[in-house]
Amino acid sequence: MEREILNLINNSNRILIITHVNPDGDTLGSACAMKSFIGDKADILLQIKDNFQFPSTYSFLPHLNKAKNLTNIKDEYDLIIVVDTASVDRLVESAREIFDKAQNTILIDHHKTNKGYAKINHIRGGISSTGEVLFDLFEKLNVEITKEMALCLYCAILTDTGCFKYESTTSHTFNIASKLSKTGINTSEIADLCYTNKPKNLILFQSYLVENAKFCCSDKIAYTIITKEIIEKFGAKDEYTEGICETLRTIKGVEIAFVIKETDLGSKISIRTKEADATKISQKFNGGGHKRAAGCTIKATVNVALEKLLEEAKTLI
Ligand SMILES: [Mn+2]
Repeated sequence: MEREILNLINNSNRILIITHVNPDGDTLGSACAMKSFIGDKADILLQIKDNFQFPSTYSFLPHLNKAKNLTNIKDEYDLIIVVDTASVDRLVESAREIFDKAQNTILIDHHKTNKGYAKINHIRGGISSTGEVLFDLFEKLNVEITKEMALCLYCAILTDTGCFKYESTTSHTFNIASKLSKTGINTSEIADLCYTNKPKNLILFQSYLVENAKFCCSDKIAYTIITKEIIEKFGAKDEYTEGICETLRTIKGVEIAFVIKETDLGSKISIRTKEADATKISQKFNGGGHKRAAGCTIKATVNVALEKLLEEAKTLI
């Protein structure tokens, strides 16, 4: 499998690396590490339409300033590599078209719920991050990890493990972090760039949503609703929603937290849990994810989605 991936990369002329919608540190870090490894013949596609939606938190990653978006992407690639993307419906519009038409496709991921939708599916469910899967892949192929690749992979692993807090963090994860750190990257600076460099409006937006959170079932369930009106009021980018659900989950006594976001495609749901299996809820609505962090889209208004979610969540507490 690993050799097959390397051969395909070597034998392809134009390669497109696709990140998932609403890109996070793992998908971006993994994509940039892959681009850094492949070089000029690879492009990165961010599934966004314009610069406004550009995930500014991660703008310190290399190559992102030259990334393609959904409006300027052309169909000229013979190999597509999708990173950190749990299901094919997280590829939208032109990205999906290019993926469907491509001669060869590779998927690299760590979501347990990922059933595989590419020609080559390198999925290691339960591993901390796609960054970790990618590091192991590079190591198996005797690829030298440059300082630039290390920066990208460290960002991927750091953010997807919640700073090495989540239970998917193993001694192997720490071992990788140690190897990455030995390349000379500044780990504390990377953490600062990821976590202490937030736009003012992001904090105000998130504070508003936390302040307006609702609680039920003796405060075991917490949720907040993001309407289009609120998004407009704060000029909130997609990435601004990252972390709100996690904040609700950290409240003492809360077992299940979710965030419902109004979008053109329906209600986009994030779920975080302490003990309950979050995928038991997300999979009811054709979503995916991990035990403690999952997501789905419900094709209904936020209020209808809320009712359906509460019904499922109540069976788990
Ligand atoms: Mn991930």
